[in-house]
Order: sequence, then C-alpha cells, then structure tokens
Amino acid sequence: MNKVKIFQEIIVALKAGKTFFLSGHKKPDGDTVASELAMQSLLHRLHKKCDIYNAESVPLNLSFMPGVKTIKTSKNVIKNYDVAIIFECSGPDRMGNIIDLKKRVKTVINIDHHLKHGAFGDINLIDVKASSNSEQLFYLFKQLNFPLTKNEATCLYVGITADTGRFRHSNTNAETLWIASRLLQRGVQPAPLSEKMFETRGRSALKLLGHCLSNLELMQNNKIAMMAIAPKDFSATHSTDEDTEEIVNYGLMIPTTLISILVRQPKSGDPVKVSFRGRREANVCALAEKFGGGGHRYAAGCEIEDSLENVYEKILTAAKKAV
Ligand SMILES: [Mn+2]
Repeated sequence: MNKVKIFQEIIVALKAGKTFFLSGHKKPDGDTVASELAMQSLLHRLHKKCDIYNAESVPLNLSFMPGVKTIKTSKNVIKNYDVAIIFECSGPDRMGNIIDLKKRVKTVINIDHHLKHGAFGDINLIDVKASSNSEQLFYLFKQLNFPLTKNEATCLYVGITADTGRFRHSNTNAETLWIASRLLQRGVQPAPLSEKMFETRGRSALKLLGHCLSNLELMQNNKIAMMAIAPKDFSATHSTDEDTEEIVNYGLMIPTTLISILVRQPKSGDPVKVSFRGRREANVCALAEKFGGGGHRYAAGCEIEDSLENVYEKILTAAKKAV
C-alpha cells in the first residue's frame, strides 16, 4: 500500500479514537521518547485522552524533554484503549508485552523504521529509509496540516539527532537535513539541546568509558574491535547499563575497524547485552539477527542468556565469519 494511503488511514484512526495508548521498545531511546511525546502532543491538540507507558524508565539525559514527566513505567497495563500506537517495535515482545494488544485495544498502529520490523498492527507505517520514527512523524504532522509547535519540533529534532548520531551516520541525507532545518524554523535551539543530550555525562559513565577504552581488543587484522564489561567492572565504577550508551561507537574510530562490539553483563545472572556498530561492507543487523536481535545495517543489538565469557566467544566467532 502506498504511504499516503497509510497516512490517511492513521489520520482516520486518530480522529475516530477517544482513548490512546502509546509505547515503544524496551530501554527507550531518544527517538522512541521523542515519538511518544510528539504524538501525545498531537493527540492533545485533537482533544484525545492519551497515556504513555514504557517497560523501562526514560534515560536521565532525556529528562529535559517537554512532557517527559507524563511518561509512566509499567510491566502490565490493564486499561482498555481505542487505539494503541507502538513505535520502533518489531513485535509486542520488543515493547516488553506490557499490554495485551489483542484483548485491550481495538486498533493497533505500528510505526517503525527498522530493517527488521513486523506487521503486527492493523495499520503498519514502515519506512526503512526514514532516518528515525521522528522523521516519519514529521510527515504525519504535514499530512494533517498541523504546523509544529516549538515543543513538538524540539521532540522531533531530538529523535532525529539521536538516531543519526548528530547527523553523522549513514542515514543522514539531504531530506534529514531539510527536515532539521524546518524544525529550527519552528524555534528549536540546537546548541543547548546538544549539550543536554550528548555532552552531559556522570563521573561514573566517564570511568566506565575509561575502563572500556583501556581494555579494547582488536582482532582479525584490526577489522573487529571488541569491548567487554563484567558485573565487577560496573560495580567498581559505580555505573549502570545506562552509562554504556555511545561506548560501542569508539571502536569504529580505528580506521581499519569494520565491526565494533560491546558485550556487557550489568549483574551476574543477567542476560548479556550486545551492541554492534558497523560500516562499509559489514552488516551488523544480520549478525545480531543470528542471536535473536536486530536493528539497522550499521547499528544493531541482541541479548543472550549465557555467561559473559561464552557470549564473548560466540559473538567473536560469528563476527570473524562476517568480515
Ligand atoms: Mn529510531
């Protein structure tokens, strides 16, 4: 189905519904939170009731976002809604199954831009070429003929800068920058946002980064960079998994690296989390999918229930085959 038609279907559902449930993937990131808040604002302008629930809380560096205090955390929502809008999830499990969509919701709208996506919605707005969910929402506002408020534009700008890594990743193109320029025209101020989002880190996060950089390993003719964080490293630096954000990107600063990998286990017994970054011929999405994960060609992740040592070896073996 063509995109305009899907937008029209979404607009019909937005206008017909009275109560809305919004959610996104576990460990919500800048784009997920941005999409939820911009959509909530849009729904309020349509005089609709709206709840935002995520499985986990919003990371600290996004706590400045307009409306962020309205976001609630729950593992099991037991209210009924006319419409659910789910962002950036390949399926309900990616959201943490926090609501029974079949039982509690009449119409499900699935909005996603990931390479690995699903069609679990009654309406599915999928665009793997979009830099972000926020970019998809920019066009939804356009279809509705709703000029963005400063707060909505701020949310969408945050989402786009988060997912493009501040307009550096390969998903940045002329269209992305054109949208960003439209958002600035609505009053967004990039400098203070950038400081809050990217240049604010706690001491523990810096210590954890230091640990990772001093222990970075290069393998396969320096094509693979790998870092690991054990539970004892988290406790020694007083850091949490939230502090691992961005660390995996450092591996790609070495010019020969095609794949950078960060494996970590926040507490012993926890599943091991793996983040991948890639470039050029590497496809880290395919790599993550081998372990039940997913993402984008150059940025992906997965979770594995095993010891940190075993996961390290398994991932390294698969990565060696991939380069
Ligand atoms: Mn996204």
